Amino acid sequence: MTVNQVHRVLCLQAALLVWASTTGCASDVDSENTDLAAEDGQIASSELDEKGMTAAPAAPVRRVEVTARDFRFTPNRLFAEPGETLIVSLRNAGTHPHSIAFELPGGTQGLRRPLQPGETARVSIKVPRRTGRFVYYCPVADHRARGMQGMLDVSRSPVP
Ligand SMILES: [Cu+2]
Repeated sequence: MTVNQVHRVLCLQAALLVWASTTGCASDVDSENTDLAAEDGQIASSELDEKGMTAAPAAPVRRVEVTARDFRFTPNRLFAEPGETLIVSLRNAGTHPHSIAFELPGGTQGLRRPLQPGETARVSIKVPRRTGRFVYYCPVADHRARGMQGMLDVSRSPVP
């Protein structure tokens, strides 16, 4: 490296330092302004995210579609992992009203009202935190006795 080259490098570094310090000051001011501007929206939503994460660190959502006919569910076997939220979309393809109810350790969960033929509705099920097999059935009239029931298989590694 010649003396001339060294001189140029030093000048360049000095220039960069000046540039960095001035832009550094400028960007401080900019970020303060941005924070103030975002105070209402972004900060509030990041607080919500934190609360959500502490309340449910690993509660993935699984979606399934179930068809109700006279008098069976398709499929009649569902799979989930412990602690998941299972969102069941139930379609009534039968000619009678149908519904769905899950018999779980914490109590029965399911649709609040039966679906008329042709109707579809979603219901969110809190899957038990322990593994096991749990029955779901149609709570309308004697439909369960006529075969409208299935099995929710809760295991650490569900098949499909
Ligand atoms: Cu039914």
